Amino acid sequence: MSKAPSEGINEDDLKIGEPKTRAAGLPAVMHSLQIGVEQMGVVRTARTLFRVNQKKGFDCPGCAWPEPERRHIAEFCENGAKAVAEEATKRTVNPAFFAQHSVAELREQDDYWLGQQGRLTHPMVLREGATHYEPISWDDAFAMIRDELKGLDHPDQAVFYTSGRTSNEAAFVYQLLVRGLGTNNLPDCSNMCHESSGSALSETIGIGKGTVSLEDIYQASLIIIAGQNPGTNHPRMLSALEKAKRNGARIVAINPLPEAGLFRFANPQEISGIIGNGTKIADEFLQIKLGGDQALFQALAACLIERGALDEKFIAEHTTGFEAFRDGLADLDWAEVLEATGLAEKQIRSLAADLEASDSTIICWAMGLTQHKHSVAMLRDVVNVLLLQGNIGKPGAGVSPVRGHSNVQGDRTMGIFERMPETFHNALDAEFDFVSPREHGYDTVAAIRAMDEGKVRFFMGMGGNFVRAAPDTEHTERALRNTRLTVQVSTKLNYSHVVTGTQALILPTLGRTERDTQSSGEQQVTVEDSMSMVHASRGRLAPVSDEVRSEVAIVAEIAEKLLTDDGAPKPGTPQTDWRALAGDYSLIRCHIAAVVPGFKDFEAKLENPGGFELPHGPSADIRFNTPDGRAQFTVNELHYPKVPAGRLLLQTLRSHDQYNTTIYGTDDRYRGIYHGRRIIMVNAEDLAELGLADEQMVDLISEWPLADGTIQERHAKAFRVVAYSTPRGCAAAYYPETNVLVPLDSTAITSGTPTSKSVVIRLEPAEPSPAS
Ligand SMILES: Nc1nc2c(c(=O)[nH]1)N[C@H]1C(S)=C(S)[C@@H](COP(=O)(O)OP(=O)(O)OC[C@H]3O[C@@H](n4cnc5c(=O)[nH]c(N)nc54)[C@H](O)[C@@H]3O)O[C@H]1N2
Ligand SMILES: Nc1nc2c(c(=O)[nH]1)N[C@H]1C(S)=C(S)[C@@H](COP(=O)(O)OP(=O)(O)OC[C@H]3O[C@@H](n4cnc5c(=O)[nH]c(N)nc54)[C@H](O)[C@@H]3O)O[C@H]1N2
Ligand SMILES: [Mo]
Repeated sequence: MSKAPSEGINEDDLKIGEPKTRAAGLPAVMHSLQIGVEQMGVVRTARTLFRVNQKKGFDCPGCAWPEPERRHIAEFCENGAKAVAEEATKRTVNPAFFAQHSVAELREQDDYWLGQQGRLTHPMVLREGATHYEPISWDDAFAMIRDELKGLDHPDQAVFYTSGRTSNEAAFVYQLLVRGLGTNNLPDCSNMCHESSGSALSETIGIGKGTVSLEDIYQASLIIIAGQNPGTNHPRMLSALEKAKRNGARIVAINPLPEAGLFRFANPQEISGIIGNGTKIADEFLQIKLGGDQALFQALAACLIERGALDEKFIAEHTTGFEAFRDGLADLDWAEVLEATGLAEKQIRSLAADLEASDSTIICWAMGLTQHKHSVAMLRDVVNVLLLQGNIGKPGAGVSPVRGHSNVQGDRTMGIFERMPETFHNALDAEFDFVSPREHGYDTVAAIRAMDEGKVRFFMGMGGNFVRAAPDTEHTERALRNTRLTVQVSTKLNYSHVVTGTQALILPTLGRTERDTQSSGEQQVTVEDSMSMVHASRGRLAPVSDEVRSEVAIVAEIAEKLLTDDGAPKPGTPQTDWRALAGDYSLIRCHIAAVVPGFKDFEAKLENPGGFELPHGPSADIRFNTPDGRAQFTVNELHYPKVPAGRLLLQTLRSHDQYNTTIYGTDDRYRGIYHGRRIIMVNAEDLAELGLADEQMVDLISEWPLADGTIQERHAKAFRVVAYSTPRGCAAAYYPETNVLVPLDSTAITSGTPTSKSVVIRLEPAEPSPAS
């Protein structure tokens, strides 16, 4: 039996306890089984959890951490188990549910309540002026999409968003459809996520992806983990770090918060992890100020140069720009470094000594380094540090931007990007005998602006929850309301279904765990993980309803309606048999093999149960894919956030019980916060200085200076302050509740990523609510 869906969150039940100092262990196993049984019942829990990440099973819809070659019988983690349970839940949102709840009523619910209602089972339409969604046939839904798209004055009036769960096959046909329609308006979640990594890496090392494999992690002598909370967001990374540790690696964590998973890990897959105290993970912890990492990495580079700890042969043979870089650092101001980082010089010099002592270093990072105004420059400086010691292109060394969504990296490889390189367009055009548009499309932030300005009439979301994931919630909502038709291809109900254009469609789709049967039989799909391994995924569960369709089938049907005359491709559009592609995904893989580098013999290579590795990083003779074949040192001006007096810098992050905008539960166990999400973690001394008491209710107000010197304010009301270990001046609160505070114009230079990890705010005591 699965239990009934939960009520929403009652913030009055909030409890604050002690933060944990170790991750996983028995509580993690118990918690994953409990959530599994609540959502799926006992039998389904057993059937699904043991198929996750197995060689003939499905890819975990959780994070993008790779699977080891020798897999454990239960190759999943607590949060992977929650991701599976959320998708394979037995609860359903059917036409009766929509008849019962008006859209206005659903808008009053929180993200948790909406997500807990279950899986979408039928295509639904919200007609102009209607109060409720009503059922619609697939044919009529496709006709609505066709009519709306046909009525546009220009294809650029349509925007096609993608989240990172979409398979390679679906992503490839989706981008082909969009380019066939004549636009590159393909914003994706990556714009808000690792875009800064992509920007910094393509420019410096010629590829926008990580260069390491799992084997490299095992072999590294030093691993630096900066701006990442693996205990919650990439729990399976902890077993890899444990293995690295056993092989003698030193691990240093750089983070404003002492995250539990960075300290001790009790491997739930080993008996010692269940009953023992676990393995120590980080040898050192640098509690850095938000946005101070560029200063840290510049200082580390200066120390290495000062000590002559350089791989001169590598620098001479494989890099460009060293002299300018060295000269640029000559006047590094240590006072500024200490101000920016909040660290002691001794701590920085000691990490420099670790680097000097290491013959193979890996730097891992996630959102803590990508969501700041100067993230791209910061990451270029990370690359500089690695280049000094030749740490790219040899075993046990390299860059590891740890990706988020399970196929976000693959979607990009497939062409989900508003500005793909010319080489991709040329290959696509040759394969499909048409000319794809070259003008760059909108990224996420540009898409919001364009909708707001009335330049866009059609929005389609291939998964995700655009309204809640995007910054500046009010602005984003207004933008979507300004369109004529919003179409959401989704597995579960979310807020993006209730903030709509004049009309809206919900198209329910299959999840990873479900069987995908098409005219040629059962299909498999493929995904690419954070370390560029591509492998197959096959769901086994019966689909949640007979009405749900696969993402590929939905895309192909839209293409069929718009780009063909009765199945025959129109001139000037991709010359392909769309229906055949939907009937047999191996035909899509043939096209991918012809268009995307690294996919030669795609179908055959999938026979290898572990999948295959795409090129990622320099070739064996260390040739970088840059114009001169060398890695580029870059000179970057030092920046760090400067916060006016009496203000705090806010980072918006994930609790332990959520997957982005999907809220699994109301606890953040490792941080000791239970039964509530509207909290803000603040340094105790800052609280004292601001005259606030621990657990007092406050309103959060963000301050954004406009060009004319006035300050624009945004409000998030009724949060409880929690005195927490974080550097002075640096606060933390959960996303998506605080997205309302992130100004749309506050984006990272070059990558355009919203600065979700640095928002200037002030706290004001909250007005007591009328009830209390
Ligand atoms: N269970 C679960 N797994 C997930 C997700 C999820 O929501 N839930 N989301 C997935 C996605 S899409 C992504 S992108 C990843 C996100 O994975 P993370 O990046 O780990 O996620 P965040 O919660 O945003 O945590 C950011 C971390 O960086 C630190 N940090 C913030 N600012 C700075 C800074 O200026 N400098 C340094 N050095 N550190 C800083 C924060 O204290 C925090 O530990 O996880 C993926 N996996
Ligand atoms: N303030 C702030 N904002 C942030 C961030 C932050 O750290 N702070 N992080 C950013 C990051 S890193 C990211 S990646 C984005 C995430 O942005 P999104 O990817 O847009 O958001 P998700 O919450 O992951 O999307 C969840 C929805 O996806 C749908 N879904 C799940 N699985 C599938 C599937 O297999 N197919 C389809 N079609 N739909 C599916 C479900 O309906 C579910 O409700 O948010 C960004 N926004
Ligand atoms: Mo992400």
